[in-house]
Amino acid sequence: MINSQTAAPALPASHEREKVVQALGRMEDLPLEYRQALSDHNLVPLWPSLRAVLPPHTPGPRTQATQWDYATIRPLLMQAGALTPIEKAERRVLVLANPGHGLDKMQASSSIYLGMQLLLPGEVAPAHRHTPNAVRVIVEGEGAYTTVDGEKNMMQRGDLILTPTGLWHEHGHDGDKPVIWLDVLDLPLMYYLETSYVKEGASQTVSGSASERVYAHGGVVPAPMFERSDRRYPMLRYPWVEVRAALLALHEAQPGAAAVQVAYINPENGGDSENVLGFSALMLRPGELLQLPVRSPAIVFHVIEGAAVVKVDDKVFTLGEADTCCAPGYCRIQLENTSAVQPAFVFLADEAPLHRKLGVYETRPQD
Ligand code: 1HN
Repeated sequence: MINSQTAAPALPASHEREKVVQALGRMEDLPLEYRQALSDHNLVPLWPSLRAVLPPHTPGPRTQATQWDYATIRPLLMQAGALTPIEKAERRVLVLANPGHGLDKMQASSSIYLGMQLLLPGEVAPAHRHTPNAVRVIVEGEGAYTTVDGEKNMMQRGDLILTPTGLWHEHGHDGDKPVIWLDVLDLPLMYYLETSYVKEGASQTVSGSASERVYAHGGVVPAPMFERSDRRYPMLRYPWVEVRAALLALHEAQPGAAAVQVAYINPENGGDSENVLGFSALMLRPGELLQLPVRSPAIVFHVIEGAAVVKVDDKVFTLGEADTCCAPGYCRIQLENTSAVQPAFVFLADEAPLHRKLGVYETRPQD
């Protein structure tokens, strides 16, 4: 984690008046035999690395603003379909890896993992459950399903399907064309915590009704006289047709709203749908330029419909349908729908629930 060679980030203009940070002693300032004596006993001096682990004012993230184009991923994923049978992959995924973390780390940010998964007609990705939380956003194809906790969820383009920590899940495909989806997991966090593991299991027996029908209407939940649902994850599939309709309704009801955005929540308690990562959908109105608040969590943008230009500090990403990008925390982000006629619909995943639980969630004024 610690790299004493890492340069401290430049101070933003508005903070130049802060106390000038004094340079501290370097490793090279210490006699070689002293350094050797320390490392012989598993000891390390703090001061040469103190500024790297506690940079002034703003963290120095490894996460780099990065874009992944679907047009690049798709043919390579299809090639994986030809090269590696599902039995040899279990999950046939190309990971969207952030070069700032090193490709081998398979991280989009400190806590977010992203992957594009391919399931071909007739294939089965066997049942397992694991500690990392996952969601999928369906990108392409019809006829595939994922069974989660005994509930069979059909996959349709734009749907969000949860597979929270500990729930059994498996994928199957009765259609006749490839199905591709985006996986979003908190795997890097779970791995860092040394809590990441999986259990294999037998195929589930499908039981129970579809949760998206049970919670289809906003403001009301099933309330039998004797029992309210106590499932930690009562709703597993959030159909895109419903979320899209909610965004359009919000736009019509509140034409002057600062942003047309809805959060994917637990409909029983209004809380985050999962424990670590937060999920939402945003409609960019035709021609809209949206400045996001500067916030501590890293964030991922994935275009479901239309196109968007995403500016992250000085980087500019032009995203079309099914393209994805990520941004580290604490940066200036601007989204623009350059179409004067079509709305754009964007899926967002961020680390906000985690930051809030840890007490480090922060917003800052744009400067
Ligand atoms: C996983 O279980 C799935 O169930 C996909 O489809 C991607 C990446 C890392 C660890 C577990 C799935 C995954 C994963």
